[in-house]
Amino acid sequence: MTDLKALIEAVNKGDITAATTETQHAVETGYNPQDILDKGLITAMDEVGENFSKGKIFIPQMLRSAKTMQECMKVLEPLFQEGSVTSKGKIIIGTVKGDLHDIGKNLVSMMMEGAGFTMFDLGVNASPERFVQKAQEIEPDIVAMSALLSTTMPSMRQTVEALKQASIRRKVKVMIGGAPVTEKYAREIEADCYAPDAGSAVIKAKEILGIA
Ligand code: B1M
Repeated sequence: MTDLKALIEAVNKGDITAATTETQHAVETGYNPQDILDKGLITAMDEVGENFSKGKIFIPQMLRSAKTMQECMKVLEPLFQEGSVTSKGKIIIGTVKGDLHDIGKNLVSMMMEGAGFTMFDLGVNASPERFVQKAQEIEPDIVAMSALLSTTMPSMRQTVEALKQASIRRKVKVMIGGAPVTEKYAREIEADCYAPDAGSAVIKAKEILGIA
């Protein structure tokens, strides 16, 4: 089995062909898809973030790496499917207003879908009104919000408030996550739960719906 260095390097460089080839290669040589994700792709994105913070790379390179990671996730996606036929529940997911980061949100959505939930993805920059409108339309079990910027976290609180105003809050569970989000913040805004990563998001979703 090779190590994941070449994959990390390819994502860092934003080399889609090399990165998807390395992902496929890692699958074929017996890597667990979760390890490819955690120790390969997410490690690479952490390095990208660090390089951005240090001014070593700029937005275009960061975007290129993000696109590269998304293409690699397409290779892994079928491997995360559980093949469940009956839906475990309906989940609305979105990246909150003002925030354009969607890789983590897509990952959470992909894992939830793989675990048998029916997902309704609002994409990025989803306003509190948009969450409310969709919740009124499909009556979900969970409203799930992602934020990657400390400046957009307040939109999570605003969405919880908007759900209350629309008399929906008591009918749904609210889950939040994203790099700057914490358990403490979840309690502060009266969300039902916080999940630090996509894997635990699935576990928490089952827990709060009592289907663990
Ligand atoms: Co941005 N960016 N970015 N960026 N970017 C960060 C987040 C940053 C930490 C980089 C840094 O400075 N070190 C920093 C935020 C600082 C802060 O506020 N705390 C930052 C900044 C400042 C910015 C801009 C403001 C830069 C600028 O313009 N000057 C700008 C903002 C644009 C906007 O949103 N309005 C910006 C733009 C961008 C790009 C567009 C270029 C691109 C995003 C492309 C895209 O998503 N399609 C980008 C990227 C790629 C990053 C980094 C490098 C990588 C993010 C990522 O995809 N990580 C990021 C640095 C970093 O995180 N290390 C950074 C991989 C992903 C799998 O992890 O999203 O954390 P993550 O998801 C995790 C968990 O958080 C969790 O599960 C996932 C893992 O399993 N999770 C949930 C996420 N959502 C969840 C929801 C849940 C549960 C768990 O329940 C509902």
